[in-house]
Amino acid sequence: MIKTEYRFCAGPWNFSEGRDPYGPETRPAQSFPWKLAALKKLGFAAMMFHDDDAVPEIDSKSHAQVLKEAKALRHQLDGEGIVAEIVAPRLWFSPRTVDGGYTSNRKADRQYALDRSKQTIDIARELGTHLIVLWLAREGTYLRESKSGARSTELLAAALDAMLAHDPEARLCIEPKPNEPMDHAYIPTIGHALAIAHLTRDPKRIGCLIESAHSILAGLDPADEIDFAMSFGKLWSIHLNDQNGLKFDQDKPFGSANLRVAFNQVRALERNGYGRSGEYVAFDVHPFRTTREEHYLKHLENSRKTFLRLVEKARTYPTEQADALIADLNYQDLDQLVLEHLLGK
Ligand code: XLS
Ligand code: MG
Repeated sequence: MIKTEYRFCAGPWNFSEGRDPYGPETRPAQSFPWKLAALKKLGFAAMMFHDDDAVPEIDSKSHAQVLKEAKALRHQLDGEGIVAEIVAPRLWFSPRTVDGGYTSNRKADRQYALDRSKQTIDIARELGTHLIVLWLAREGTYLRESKSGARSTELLAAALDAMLAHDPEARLCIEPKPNEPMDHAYIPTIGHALAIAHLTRDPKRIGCLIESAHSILAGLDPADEIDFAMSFGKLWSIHLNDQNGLKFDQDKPFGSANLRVAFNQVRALERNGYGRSGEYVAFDVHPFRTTREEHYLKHLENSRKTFLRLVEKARTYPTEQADALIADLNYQDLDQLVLEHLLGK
């Protein structure tokens, strides 16, 4: 069996400062060069971006200025030997996206979302990637009666179509999440993401990104989402993290809440050959609120450590024994076999 050498990625937002809806920052903000150097120090190969991570205060700048700054960022990344994996339009922050972007009930706001998404594609090109991530944060409803699901599906497909038309090399990865900040999101699962691709001009250029916590919030097992997406050749990026039940999006270190669920994600990645076409393993994790400045990198370091330990566990899994138990439908002993394997000697 081919052993994939995994390459890792994180975003500047993963060095977050501890703010939550109930309290302010608990750690000082770090500069962009500090974050870049930190990734390098960790041995990560790539950085992921929102459009305004790449070009801060993006709305106050002309298109030409935005591209100029993206080009400068590319030089900075090249200087550190770090690659840009993806760029995602941040369509949930601006006063112009209070009701969503592509599905907003205000026409002018829908246009803003489209313009900003096309610009994101241009930024990605400057950064040397064609991969765009769409976390459709506010594409949903606060109130069921406020939007029509049929019309929203049409609007989402039209927005994807406009992005595909903007750049024939762009590839769009939809990152589903079922709720938060909305009550209900329109694209809550990988099935929805892959299905909507077929309403567009070029379904081949639409794939997906699975975030473990988002699948768990949808009541699904992320390992099944991985297997499903990869059966279609559609898993183009992944955000590994963890989530303790149906709560707010916790973005815990990978494996922190449920090691067995993490193990099964790694097994699914291994059996489908994730990473062999150049895909990165990204950790969309945040430090705990109590984390002090001197431990700023621990959540990333530990997520990678756990991931690699689980890769070893996947590669040393007692397959023959497991297969015999499966053939006998002896799931009682299969369950214990998995636990013993995870517990080690
Ligand atoms: C938030 C999302 C976000 C995306 C990129 O829950 O995970 O961080 O990964 O926009
Ligand atoms: Mg994510």
